[in-house]
Amino acid sequence: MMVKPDGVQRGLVGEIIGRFERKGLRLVGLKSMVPSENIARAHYDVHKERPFFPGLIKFITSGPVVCMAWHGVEAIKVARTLIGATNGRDATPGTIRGDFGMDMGYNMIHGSDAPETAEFELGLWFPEGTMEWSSDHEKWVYES
Ligand code: IDP
Ligand code: MG
Repeated sequence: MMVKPDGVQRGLVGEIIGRFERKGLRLVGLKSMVPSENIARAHYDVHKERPFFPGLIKFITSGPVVCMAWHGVEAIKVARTLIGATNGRDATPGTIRGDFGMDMGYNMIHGSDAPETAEFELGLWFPEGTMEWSSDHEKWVYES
């Protein structure tokens, strides 16, 4: 997942990380950077033919983002549910975009949409790999 420049500018990093933490996901990678054009283009390669692509690359490279790797059972699906619909005006209240967003482009957070894209995106943003650790409180997150 990645807090986009609008989320960082609006001071929502702690709020967003807190939601994933409280849900029970385990943080296995965290970093902040101003993305290069190369990494932004690679990340959004699937959208390269779309009319909004140039604006999206300009936006994502405009300032710091916060990249996060989270671990959990069905973490991708769970995270997408917490994130909400792409356009904040359509997103359900209680979701991140539903609570804080009013726009399609400025929607504060990116979340991988499938295991294959997650693997690709983790390799792109965390080439050094992610952390292996166990959380003591996870025994109270999952029954078994
Ligand atoms: P997602 O972030 O909910 O997975 P995608 O359809 O994969 O949404 O689009 C990637 C990102 O591209 C969106 O999060 C949004 O920032 C931007 N985007 C998508 N559609 C539009 C659009 O019609 N106008 C402007 N930006 C868009
Ligand atoms: Mg997407």
